[in-house]
Amino acid sequence: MIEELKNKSLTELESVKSVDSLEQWRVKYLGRKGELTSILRGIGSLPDNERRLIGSQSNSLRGLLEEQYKKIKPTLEKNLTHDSVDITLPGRTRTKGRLHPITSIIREISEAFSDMGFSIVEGNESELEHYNFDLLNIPKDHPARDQWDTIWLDRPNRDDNLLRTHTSPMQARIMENSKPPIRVIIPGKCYRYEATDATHEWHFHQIEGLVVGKNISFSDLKGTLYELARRIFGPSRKVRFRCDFFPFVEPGVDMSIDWKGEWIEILGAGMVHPKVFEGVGYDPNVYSGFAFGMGPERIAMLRYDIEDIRQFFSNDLRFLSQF
Ligand code: YSA
Repeated sequence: MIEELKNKSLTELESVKSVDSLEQWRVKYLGRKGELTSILRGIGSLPDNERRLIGSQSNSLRGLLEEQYKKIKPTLEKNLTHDSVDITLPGRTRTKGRLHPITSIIREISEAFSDMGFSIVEGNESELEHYNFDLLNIPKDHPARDQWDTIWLDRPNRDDNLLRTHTSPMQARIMENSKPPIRVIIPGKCYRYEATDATHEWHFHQIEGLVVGKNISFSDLKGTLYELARRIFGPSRKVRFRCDFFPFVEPGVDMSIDWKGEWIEILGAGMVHPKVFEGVGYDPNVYSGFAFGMGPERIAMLRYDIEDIRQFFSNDLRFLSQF
């Protein structure tokens, strides 16, 4: 009888393929009303000579069945987690990332300058007063320091650290560390403590440019910037140069682009001031050069017909996904 039960239970166990059917099997043989349990319960009423034999056989069968049960259970549970992935469900589409329009325009401008033989360098956004103002011929009480209302950094033991108001401090840093000829652009972020409006942000990018060598002239400056305008806006877009003042150039200009009959200023530029050369140890009688600082946000506005600069940093996907 015990042998028969053993064969039957083990054969059935072979066809058990899920946690549910294993549980049914356990209840059937080892449960409180299970077949083996009933035999074990009835042992007491058996005659003496059978009790001992049946008792020991059924106990060892119980041990065997419990052991088999414990062995199979973890495997079936593992399959359960595996099987719980419903492969018939539709997949999740991954949204494709794209470049921010300002990143794209900076790359496009950088490529244009790279084609003209410029190298590309980056600088720190945290700057020292010495580079942001002093070396650019902007002395302590010069009104230009008011013009660029500055975000000063709260640093222990120093009060001359600021978020750069323009990328021009990199001119001095590059000249201090290299010898002419220099032909470089420096793209990066700037910060000004100023009210925002449709064409002004308090944080924005600039692309600085610096060319230093022997006999660099104002016509080199104009030729380079005209070429850039042609590359970015096409050959027929109207461009205007006007006199402007920056303490670190002489003469100074700004360049504007026609936008629906209005002039939008995109950059300041000029011939590097002799005092800037002296400050970095260059002889102004030997070297000449030009420099410029342009605003990629303004250029992107003109390029994509965006009426408000603040859209670029609003993080609105309806706006950003158009590019
Ligand atoms: C001038 C002469 C040089 O030899 C070299 C660089 C320069 C530029 C100078 N450092 C400067 O910052 N001039 S600027 O204040 O007129 O800014 C230059 C360009 O940055 C602007 O034409 C504009 O395109 C952009 N810009 C300035 N303030 C901005 C801004 N863009 C967005 N928001 C602002 N608040």
